[in-house]
Amino acid sequence: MRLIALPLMLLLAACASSPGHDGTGSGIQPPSPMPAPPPPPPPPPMTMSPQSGSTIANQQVANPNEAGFRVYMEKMRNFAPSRGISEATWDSAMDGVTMNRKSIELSAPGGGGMGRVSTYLARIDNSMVTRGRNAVAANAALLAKVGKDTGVDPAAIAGIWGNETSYGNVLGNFYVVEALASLAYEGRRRSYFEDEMFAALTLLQQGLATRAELTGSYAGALGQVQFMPSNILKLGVDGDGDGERDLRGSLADAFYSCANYLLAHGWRVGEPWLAEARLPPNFRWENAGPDITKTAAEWDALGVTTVNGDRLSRLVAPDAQISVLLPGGHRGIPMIAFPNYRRFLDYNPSQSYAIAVSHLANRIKGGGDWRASWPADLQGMSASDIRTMQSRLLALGYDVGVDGRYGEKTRQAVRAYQLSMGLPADGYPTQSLLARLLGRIS
Ligand SMILES: [Ca+2]
Repeated sequence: MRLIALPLMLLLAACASSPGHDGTGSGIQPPSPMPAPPPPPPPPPMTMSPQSGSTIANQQVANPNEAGFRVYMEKMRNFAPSRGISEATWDSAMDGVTMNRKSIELSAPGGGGMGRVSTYLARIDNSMVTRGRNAVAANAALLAKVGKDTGVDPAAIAGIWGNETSYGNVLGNFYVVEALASLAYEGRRRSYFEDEMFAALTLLQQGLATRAELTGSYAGALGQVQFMPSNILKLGVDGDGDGERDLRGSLADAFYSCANYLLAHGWRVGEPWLAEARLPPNFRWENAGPDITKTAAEWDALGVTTVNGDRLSRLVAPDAQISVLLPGGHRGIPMIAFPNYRRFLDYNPSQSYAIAVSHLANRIKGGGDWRASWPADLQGMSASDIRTMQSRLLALGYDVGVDGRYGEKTRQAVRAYQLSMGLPADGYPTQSLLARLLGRIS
């Protein structure tokens, strides 16, 4: 999902469909005896809230179907006035709307687990870079003006543009009101999609978009840089001054809105976002990971530089909180994630996504490809592999859930286990680590 407000995003990170998401957090947690978890609280009742005009509870519908959708939509129609939506707007927006099964299917959570980062990043190839450089050249004056006016590096905007819509070539052909209504009904993230559906209706009612303009992705994102409707309302910018915020038809509106989004989430003007790292021979692997940050001065003292040999304190402000990332483990490509890297995570809470945007932006800016390479035998881990690994770690007393996802707690448990075994503590799960946990390697 994209472009959701920060606090909400943190809540939603656990169900983000993208692989590899992670938040920030505390450092290594030592293994500790795991008390029996308390019984889960009962699910909240599916009551209506007069305050929000919402069905509130995120509660997945077991077998989404048109009849159920109709019942749900009739309830929502009654709530529309409390959300500021007139009957006339509702009826015209919902004319012909049916449950969109494709939206629901495409939004279903993936299997979890973790794919090979090298496979994910392979799409940032020379063709993608060349097309990006050409698209930037074709809009050079506009992007330069956006950069001058906002301070956001145009390459960062282009990196998002390329990853979101292939530079405007893949804008989606879903009627987002229908997509959002279907996803709200499906219920896994009901309150989120209800809010977005009403935001889309607000765009219609306020004349900020026509029904035809509300065409976008299966998950309701709109335009060149894929803003959710609520973010068009909150952070959309009329970049070309024609009185409309048209993030689909106007590149100026899209680019200024993208810059505004990054600034609103804390973009640091003039700082880089990601660089390939050069790590000293004595680097302690347990210092790496998106959940661990140190200042530029601290990394300087540890001998970490960019692959070009630049000390980090030359590149960012002294207070910058920086992580070293090892997305393919200690044998993979080491990276330095500056504070601006986290703004890409605000856009989409997936480490792979943020690395892809970062790398594309660097290359559009003229940078080269990675100097290091991925291990030829780099493996993915299926959700089932991760679940097995988590079960073993849990049995060994580590504080980890068994959900098949490589999240922050799993990373920390893997790291702590590696440390206890005298292994390189990169927090990166592999088949050989799994084999060791299963007693197949001593
Ligand atoms: Ca405009």
